Amino acid sequence: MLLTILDFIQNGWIIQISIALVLYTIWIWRRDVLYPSYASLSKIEHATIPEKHENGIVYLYQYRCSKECPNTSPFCLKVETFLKYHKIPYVPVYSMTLKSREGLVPYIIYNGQEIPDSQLIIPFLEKEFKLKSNLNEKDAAIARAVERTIDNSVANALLYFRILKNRSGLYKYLIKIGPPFIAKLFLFMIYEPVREKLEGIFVAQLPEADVMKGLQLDLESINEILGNKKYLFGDNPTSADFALFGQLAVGTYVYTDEPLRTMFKKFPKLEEFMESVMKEVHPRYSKKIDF
Ligand SMILES: N[C@@H](CCC(=O)N[C@@H](CS)C(=O)NCC(=O)O)C(=O)O
Repeated sequence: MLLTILDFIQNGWIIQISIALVLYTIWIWRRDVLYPSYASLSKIEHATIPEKHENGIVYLYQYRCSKECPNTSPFCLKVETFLKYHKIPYVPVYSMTLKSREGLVPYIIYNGQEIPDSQLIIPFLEKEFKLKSNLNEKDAAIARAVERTIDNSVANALLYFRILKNRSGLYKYLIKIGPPFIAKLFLFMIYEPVREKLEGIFVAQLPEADVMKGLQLDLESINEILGNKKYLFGDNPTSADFALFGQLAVGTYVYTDEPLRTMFKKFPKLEEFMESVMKEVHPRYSKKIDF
């Protein structure tokens, strides 16, 4: 009986299938499996975690800044620009490994509460810090639709070109930061969630020309709404402006290659908008980009 069981286990393919099943289960449940280990990983990469979270201060957990741009994540940059613009007291916490319980950055900790997602963080802080919108109902409705377009349609098209179609360019960028092993690890950590996300929403499967056309149409609409105004809806920025700034800044300052370069060149007003927000809110990074 024992021998029969041993024979069964020693049968190579059973072991291989079992290992594959275990690995597959870990991969499926990786957010939960990895969540407890984020803290240990963050020690290795020297994340700037504060010893204690004081009340009244927003702790913004986000990716690290780069030489070229205040952040390499458009969503982190969106929230940080909002905080800086409104002079809300905050402490940036830089980490490439820490994520919210939902597996995302940015997230904030404020008065003991953890809030993920720029689309939840900004309304929460607007309420906490009593920032009143001066938009009429129609503009407020359009602003919400525009912000959603930027955070989804525009963001996904930019991810498609910046990451999915740029694996080797991304590696070249990461190798400047650390040794090949670390660069490959970060490449995996950045590339795989993006591939998974874009495949899940059926964008990865589309031809480049179609994704580019969609991006162009989105940018044309946003450009039209911006017109000659300082911000999308007048003299004061809304979260749609911060979202737009985040995407444009990361798309041009961090990733400076084709085909996005040529696409952005078609929208000088959007470029001016981005440069002016950079100058006003992140003057240290302000420089004229040579398109
Ligand atoms: N809807 C979210 C999107 C945030 C998002 O996509 N964050 C990316 C980084 S830019 C992320 O955390 N991806 C998962 C990962 O890196 O594992 C928001 O507006 O904050």
